[in-house]
Amino acid sequence: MTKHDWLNIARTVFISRCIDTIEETELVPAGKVLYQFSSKGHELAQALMAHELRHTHDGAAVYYRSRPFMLGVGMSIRTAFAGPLGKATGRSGGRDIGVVHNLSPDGASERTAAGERITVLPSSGDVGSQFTPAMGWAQAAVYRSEVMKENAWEGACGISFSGDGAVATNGFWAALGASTTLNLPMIFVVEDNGFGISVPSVLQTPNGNIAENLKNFGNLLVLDGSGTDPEATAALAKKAVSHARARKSPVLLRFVVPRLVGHSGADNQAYKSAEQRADEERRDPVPILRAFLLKKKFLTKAELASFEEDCERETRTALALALADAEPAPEDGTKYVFSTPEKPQSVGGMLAEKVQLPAFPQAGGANETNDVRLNMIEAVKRVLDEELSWNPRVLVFGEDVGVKGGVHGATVDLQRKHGVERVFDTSLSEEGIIGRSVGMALAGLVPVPEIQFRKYADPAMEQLNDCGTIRWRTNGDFAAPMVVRIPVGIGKRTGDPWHSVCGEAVFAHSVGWRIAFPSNARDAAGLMRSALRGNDPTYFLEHRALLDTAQGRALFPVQQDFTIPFGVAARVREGQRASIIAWGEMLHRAVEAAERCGGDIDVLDLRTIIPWDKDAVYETARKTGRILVLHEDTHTAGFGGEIASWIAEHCFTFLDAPVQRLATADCPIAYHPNLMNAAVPSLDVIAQRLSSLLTF
Ligand SMILES: Cc1ncc(C[n+]2csc(CCOP(=O)(O)OP(=O)(O)O)c2C)c(N)n1
Repeated sequence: MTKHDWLNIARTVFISRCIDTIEETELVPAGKVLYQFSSKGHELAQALMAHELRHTHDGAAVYYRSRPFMLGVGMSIRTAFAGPLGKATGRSGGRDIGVVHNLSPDGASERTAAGERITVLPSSGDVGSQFTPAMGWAQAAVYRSEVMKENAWEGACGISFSGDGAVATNGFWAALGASTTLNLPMIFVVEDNGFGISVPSVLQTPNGNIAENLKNFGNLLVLDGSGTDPEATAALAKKAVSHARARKSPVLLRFVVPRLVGHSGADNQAYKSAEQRADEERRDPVPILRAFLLKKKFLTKAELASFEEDCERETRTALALALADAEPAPEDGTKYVFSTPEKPQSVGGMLAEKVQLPAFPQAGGANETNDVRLNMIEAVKRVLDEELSWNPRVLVFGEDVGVKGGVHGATVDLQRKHGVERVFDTSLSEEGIIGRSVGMALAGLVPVPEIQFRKYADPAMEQLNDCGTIRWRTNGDFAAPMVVRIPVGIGKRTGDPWHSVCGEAVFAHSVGWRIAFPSNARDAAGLMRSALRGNDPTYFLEHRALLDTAQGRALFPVQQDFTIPFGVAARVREGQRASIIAWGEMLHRAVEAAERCGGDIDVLDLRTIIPWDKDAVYETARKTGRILVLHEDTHTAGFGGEIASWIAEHCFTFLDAPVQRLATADCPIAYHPNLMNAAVPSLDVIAQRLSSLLTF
């Protein structure tokens, strides 16, 4: 490394230290920074990692202590201040804690040369959530260079930064397993300061040293050493990056660093002994770096003093600019939850790279007569096949999805046809499946992960929830559109608490996601095409009792430009006497019940839960004045409650009867059919409820 390199690194270290001191001593006491996280002690290791990571397509997933790294890869000092100050110019526009970082190549400061602008994936406040998106980015880098033959992606890496506490999280192990089995260019940087807030690292991993414990892990280079000694730290950083870039194996790099202040501004460190504090002070990288710069004769004492003064001056100039920056406008706080044409994301999905859809043949031509009746599962498979065929960015994966073709059969033969790189099995980790999808989507791919059954999305909820808020959290700059396919609901003959959960209401609460819940093969095809070509993350719920039954069978729209927009319900029966609003499998029970009660009932198939078609609901309420909302998800706080309350609020004057809700009892789905059928709304119960509604 040259003198120039070292001075650049020193600048990052000194400026980061200066920012922390200004925050701690001025901005926090003045109430201008409301939540402070210091990087004191971690600066040198991070600055050296930033120095090594210069590939345009590197993707780093950082954590709240990563500000030195952020400065090193091009976040301006002004932006670094603007975040914690909550300014509109911060990377989240004042929405998120200033140290929950992200950086798109466009957002890097002018100081960074174009070729050095890596992407910092939107981080989140959830410790451990950074690992699997970084692993997904690494897998995408390999895919884009080796399968899509994009030379620009060759050698790109995924990098995660964390503390020693984070190595106990599910995400760490999910990413470690996947990246080592797939030999991904992935670097796990663990900055071990001995504590996770107050909890010592011996409670996170045996004897407190994750590197020691992973020495015999398969296909992993383990590096372990000082994160404060300039030359030793630099050597470790260089070795880790060159090893991963060359695809020799993933790397775990543990840097031993001190945490010189409390976990956050509110932490007084009473749990550390005086000896521990003194030992940490002795390991402070700043005086060590000063001594190194003098010893190497990069600077004289006087030059060093003036260098540090310059750093402080630059920092204060930027602070003045950040302080003068605009505060966020209150009305902006709800912007960018979903995709909007006014602000396409600059990173993630097809839109950021302006991928054009092909000119599909026009609908309505002679081909439409070729529409064939298909089961819903066949329709899903066929759309996946079509989209895989025209769109090289589409990847289909999950547990048993590859060779076997999925436990429900939705991907049978797709691997044989499209190759193992595009349709593949994953390790048994739902967090890994969804976190990987986030990284892939951010890297411009279109992931279509399968979660085997609704209940098994539970381990992925952190990644799912965080994915949904990426656009909002980054002020519209990033998005991770994907289509997560999940079979839901009871089976044809039986159920149980694990494979038969419906649970769309939980998803309706995960902000930023669209939800499709089709009742037949045709709608499934049209909605799936919309979702796969869309720009928002989408849950695609496939009801198990419709997958291969006559109820779900419908004419498959062979023309590939046949799509169904989200938020448009279908009126499947026309009537005047009452309305039933339903979706999924319950839609079919609604139709039967309507017929059993003499017909002339409006039956609406909502088709999508988010967004849902308020206009159609309004219309039907105005027309019939008697509404039954029916669903398979449990009753309390089920989505039917949302619709019923909306009707009460907006359609009250049209109503001739109280809005009725019918849903599964508030208990798990049971195995024995007697028990299951008693809990889920049966045809008899629906018909009874409808009759009483009609006679109210
Ligand atoms: C999932 C989750 N659990 C708990 C927390 C609260 N929390 C924030 S930081 C932290 C400790 C992390 O320690 P470590 O990984 O060692 O990083 P360090 O702060 O020491 O740099 C905890 C428990 C969180 N943010 N996310």
